[in-house]
Order: sequence, then C-alpha cells, then structure tokens
Amino acid sequence: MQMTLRWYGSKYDTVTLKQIRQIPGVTGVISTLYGTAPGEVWEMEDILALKKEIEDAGLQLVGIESVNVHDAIKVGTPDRDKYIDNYITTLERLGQAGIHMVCYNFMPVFDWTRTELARVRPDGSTVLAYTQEAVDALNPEDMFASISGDSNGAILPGWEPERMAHIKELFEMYKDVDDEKLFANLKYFLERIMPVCDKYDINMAIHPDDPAWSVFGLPRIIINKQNILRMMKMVDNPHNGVTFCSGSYGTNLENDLPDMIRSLKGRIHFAHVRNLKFNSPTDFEESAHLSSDGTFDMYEIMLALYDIGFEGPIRPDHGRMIWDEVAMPGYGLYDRALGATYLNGLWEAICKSHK
Ligand code: DNO
Repeated sequence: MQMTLRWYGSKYDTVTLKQIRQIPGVTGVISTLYGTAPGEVWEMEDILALKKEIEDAGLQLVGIESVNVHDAIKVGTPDRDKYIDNYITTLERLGQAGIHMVCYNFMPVFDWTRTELARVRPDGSTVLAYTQEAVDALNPEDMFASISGDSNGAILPGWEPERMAHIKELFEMYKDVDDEKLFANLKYFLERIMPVCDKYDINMAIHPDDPAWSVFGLPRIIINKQNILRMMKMVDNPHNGVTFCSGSYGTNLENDLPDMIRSLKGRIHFAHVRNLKFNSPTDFEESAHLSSDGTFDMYEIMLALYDIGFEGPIRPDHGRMIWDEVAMPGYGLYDRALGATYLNGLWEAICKSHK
C-alpha cells in the first residue's frame, strides 16, 4: 500500500506540501481541482499544474478525490449524456496526465453528513459528530446553516454554498428517484465511462454513502456488502471498484468491516482508514485512529487489507482538531499525521509477522 494524505490545493488548504512531505512514510497526496463544479470539464493545463506543484514538493499525485458527478447523472435527466461526455473528457485528460485512480460518490444532494463539526471530547480535542436525533429535528434547508458556523471558514467538500443555495430544487429533482433508479443511473454512468477507464487504466473508486443510510428520505445505495457486491457485478469490470472507507461503512454497526474488505478483493482501489466512537447506535463521533480510542479494531482492518494483497493508495481520514490547530474540520495536519504514522506502524508489524 502507499500512504497518502488528502490535500485540497494551495489555494484552499491550511496544510502545506512541505509539511506533508515531512510526515514519515507519506509519499503522495490525493488531490483535486477544488474550485471546479460538478459537470465541468477539467482543463489539461490545470491538471498538469497541480501535478507539477506536487512533484516539485517531492511528492506524487497518486489519485483524485473527487471528480464529482453532476446531479443530472445521478437523477438520470435527459441532459445527463452531456455531463457524462464532460466526465469522460476529464477522465481522458487525467489518464493522459498519468493519473490512474479517481474517487467519486453517488450520494444524492449531500455528500457526507455530520450534525456537529466541533464536538468537544474529554481531552479537549474537537471532532466531527453525528446524531440521528439532530437530523430528524432539522429541515434539510437548515442543515447547511446549522453546521457552517463551525467550519473555520473552510468550504467543506460536498457542501459548496453555491449548491446549497439551490437545495430545494435539488430535493425536487430527486423526488422520483428511489434506490432502484439510482442503481440504474449508476449502471448507465459506469457503462459509459468504462471504455475510457480501460483505455487509460483508470481505477474508479466509489466512495460509500456517509452515514450508510438514507438521510432526509433521499435514496442511498452504497451502504453495505450486499449493495456493493451488486454494484461490482452489474458492471463487472476491474476498473469499477471502491474506496473502502472504514469510517463511512462503519457508521452502520451491522457492517462487518474486515469481512467486507475480504469480499472486495481486487476491487478496492483506495482506502480511507479511520475510527469512530459510538455513544449509541445513532450517535457517533470521529475519534483518534487508535483502536482503543474508538469502536473499531484497526488492526483487524489493516490485516484484512494485507490479506487481500492491497497495493493501492491509503490515507488516514478525518482527524481530530488538536494542539490548537485551525483548519478545515477533519482535515488538519496534526491528527492526520498521527493517524498516518499509526497505520504505518500497524502495517509494518503485520508485514513482519507474516514473513
Ligand atoms: C469526506 C470525504 C468525502 C469524499 C467524497 C468522495 O471527508 O471522505 O467527501 O471525498 O464522498 O467523492
């Protein structure tokens, strides 16, 4: 596996490439053109400039998180082909630039959903947290306002103010879309993009829905083993794969994470590894990566990745805000660096004990 860190680009990130380069064992970053809107074609010169900036800092651009999918594609509106054509052009350019992994999601309206961005833990760190009760008490239109005050001024991925301004229209667009329609629209999208992925050897890595259940009545399908295996089968191409995100699948305690990893052998193209601490089945917070700080056995997760021969990029995921750092919630330097170091330690121990 290759240890990476997510980086939003020098215009948006508080963390510098120099800092990332100094985390032991981190050799690459996962980045994106954060200023582009879903559906836009990415300019080749912007892709190459991003790559060059990262390489000049002594790191590798290992993949993209995310090339976002326009809502027309998820809803399956008559103009979806135009947006799929744009997506294909972007993939072509990424392929030509030597980038072979693209993370995306197929979540309607919202990307990941949290109800608190700065819950204070007993040690004084602050973390992202979710309670179903808070979601049940809110209108979707109020969701954005309720959390944006805690974002430290950052634009959160998937919560861009321009999109959130149209939230009522977005909900309207999805009103006839149920799980089956969403599956069919995903299949249509994947079938159209697979030829360009085959041509340029691009691994598509779908990110799970987070939390792994329906929020505000919207359909959500990338939530459990049964559904991802269905997705792998419906477009049975090795380039159709997943981002295995322990923190997202792990929101549903019925998901057996190591078992899911083993069932996806060969189709995990990217791994996000982090822990969650559950206070009740519908109230969880994003703890430190360390097993004993949360609910998951991180050793078992890393062992499952080892067992399937995982060789792709991995990254620590959301970190706590510690040591008075001010950064995008979940994406500060310090706790993610600790996470990377811890995961590298587990990996080294697993490799050596299996020799
Ligand atoms: C949250 C991230 C997600 C992820 C997208 C992928 O911090 O893991 O926003 O990047 O869902 O498209």
